Amino acid sequence: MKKNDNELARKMANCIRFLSIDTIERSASGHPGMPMGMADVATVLFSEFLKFDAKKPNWLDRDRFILSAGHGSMLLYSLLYLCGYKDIDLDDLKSFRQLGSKCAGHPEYGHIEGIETTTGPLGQGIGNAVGMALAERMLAARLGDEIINHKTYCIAGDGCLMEGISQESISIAGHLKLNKLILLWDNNSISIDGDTAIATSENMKMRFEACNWKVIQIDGHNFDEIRAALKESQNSDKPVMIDCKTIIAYGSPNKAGSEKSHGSPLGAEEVLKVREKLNWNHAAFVIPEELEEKWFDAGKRSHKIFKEWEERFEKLDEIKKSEINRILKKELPEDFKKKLESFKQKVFLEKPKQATRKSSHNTLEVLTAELPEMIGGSADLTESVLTKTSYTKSITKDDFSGRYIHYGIREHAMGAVMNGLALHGGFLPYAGTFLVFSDYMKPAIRLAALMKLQVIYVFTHDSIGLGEDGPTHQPVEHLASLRAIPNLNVYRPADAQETIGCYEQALKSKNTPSAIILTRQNVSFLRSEYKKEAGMCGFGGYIISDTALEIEPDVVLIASGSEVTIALETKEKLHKNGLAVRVVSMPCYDIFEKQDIAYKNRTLGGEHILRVGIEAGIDHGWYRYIGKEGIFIGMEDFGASGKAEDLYKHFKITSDDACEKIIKELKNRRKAAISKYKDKDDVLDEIEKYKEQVRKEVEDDED
Ligand SMILES: Cc1ncc(C[n+]2csc(CCOP(=O)(O)OP(=O)(O)O)c2C)c(N)n1
Repeated sequence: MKKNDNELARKMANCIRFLSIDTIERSASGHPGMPMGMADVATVLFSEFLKFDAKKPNWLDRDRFILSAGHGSMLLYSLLYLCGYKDIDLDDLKSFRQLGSKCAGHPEYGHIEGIETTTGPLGQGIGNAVGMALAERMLAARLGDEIINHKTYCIAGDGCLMEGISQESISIAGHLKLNKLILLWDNNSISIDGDTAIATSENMKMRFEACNWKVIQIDGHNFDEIRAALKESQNSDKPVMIDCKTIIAYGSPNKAGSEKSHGSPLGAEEVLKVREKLNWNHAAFVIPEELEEKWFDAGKRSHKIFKEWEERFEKLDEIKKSEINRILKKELPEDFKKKLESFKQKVFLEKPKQATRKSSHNTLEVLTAELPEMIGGSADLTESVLTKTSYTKSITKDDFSGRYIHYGIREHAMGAVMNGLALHGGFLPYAGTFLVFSDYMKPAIRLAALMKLQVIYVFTHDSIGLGEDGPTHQPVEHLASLRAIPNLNVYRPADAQETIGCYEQALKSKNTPSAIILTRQNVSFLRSEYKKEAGMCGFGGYIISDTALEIEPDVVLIASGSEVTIALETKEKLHKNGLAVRVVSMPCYDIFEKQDIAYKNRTLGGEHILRVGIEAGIDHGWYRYIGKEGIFIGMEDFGASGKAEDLYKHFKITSDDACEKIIKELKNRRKAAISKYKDKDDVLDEIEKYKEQVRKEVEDDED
């Protein structure tokens, strides 16, 4: 390359540097070191290699760019602004990190077109990038290379590569030979605590090579080397890691190479010195016209390629085209509803007594037959979580036409890769592991919820009911902790019918991830009534069995999943004691919460009624429904190894235990009520009369 080009690139990179430091200075908050250090690499990438059109930010075949080191957000905001994305202007930059700004502290998906994913929790972006690179290969296998053929670039810092998720992610990428994935390592050897040598000493080249990656090492401030490395990485047969040796806060006389520049403004005095050192004679936020134009050109560079692509897309086979358009809009096929309805009717007639994981498998069989966008997978537990169907052939490094990903024992990367698949567009990922291991993927689940992605987690082995594997495998706090994540719908169906209903809701939830929690053990078929549409799961919680003649209940039992059966048994036993009992099945707290207050009150009954929660998990969250005076029957501690039946008895989650507690509590309540009156005999007479009346009504009903 000519010297002139390098001189121009240097000036263009300085635009990023000064926009970043001036913005951070103005907001008195942010991370200047990273954008200053990676400005040179990013400039060459955006102005010479990245296939994108700032005017068509959602172009399906654009190259994806992920800033995994999300704290360096000003690098991305500067690039998007300079390239002419219409979504971002100078005022947005000036409000960086302020409440309501599009330019949030870390890049947030949905704030500005051009932000491909939300990053900040280090390492997640690498997993997302792997998901996007995988989505690219899979979509190409369906639509052809002339329609889908793009790169995925990811800038990752030392921190990203120290996180465990990076290892899981690069391992999958190398295994699947995702050769269009290019990771740019900002190798500045500085993190918050100082020199990274205090905490790490691995040989990164060997690490990546061991995972089947190609590694290119360059000086990240040498434009010729940057260009050559990017050029070389275009036609690799493996994923590529470009090790960019950089200096954090490059250009700052006193803070370059120091952790002091990592996460705080350089300070007005130092900013002046950077201006002097880099020969930048422009006021804050002023970009010289000539450079402004060059950057604008970079944003338009691929417009012709876009146009040509658009023509090819238009010529695509009509069936393929309408299918991909439907999928991208997240719509369901026209006849889908009818097909699901007939499956639901069939299940209702068969009334299978089976584990809900099996019901889930049967449901997935129907869904994957109808929805080619559904991409399954599991973290090496396929035979247990039952996520593979006859329609989901495995994906291999030589054949991406399949629909099933063997994520290996890499739950964390599985979550982040699923996010990448969903973000790329063209797929609805679902994948499974044991509920207890959802902890291993929690940060990725949280980001899916934050980004409003439609992904489906299939979490089986949902309680002590899994039995002999013992407390290491028995979830206790997991339902509560997943329910605590905003915008995540946590479903725990009670039987085969509810399982279908929960999947139906998950398919409708285009902006909310769903966790479907399933049993290992068999459960009875409970539904006695057939409801169309999403059925009762659409309410989140509903009365599955009411009192005779719908008289006001003495007790309302609220349960989820396998414990709904216990609640129904409890009802039968209490009934024999002359008590009027209602049972509420609560497959999804989150959806129930969204119902109007009248529905909630109608379902749960008045607060004076004894409410009892039954769930083989901890009580967190349950008092919202059962009230301070309610009874919770569930777990207080870790489980134990043993047969499921024995464990339920041991932990006193049985209908007998429930009855005992309920009757005791009702007696106490009566005693307390009676003691309030002077003439106790009168009250006792009243109670006897009332009980007689209930008994009669029940008998009449049974007749
Ligand atoms: C999972 C996670 N842990 C901790 C942090 C807090 N954090 C933000 S940046 C950073 C240091 C990152 O170092 P490096 O990647 O080298 O970035 P640089 O100093 O080069 O900007 C840390 C610990 C985080 N964002 N995410």
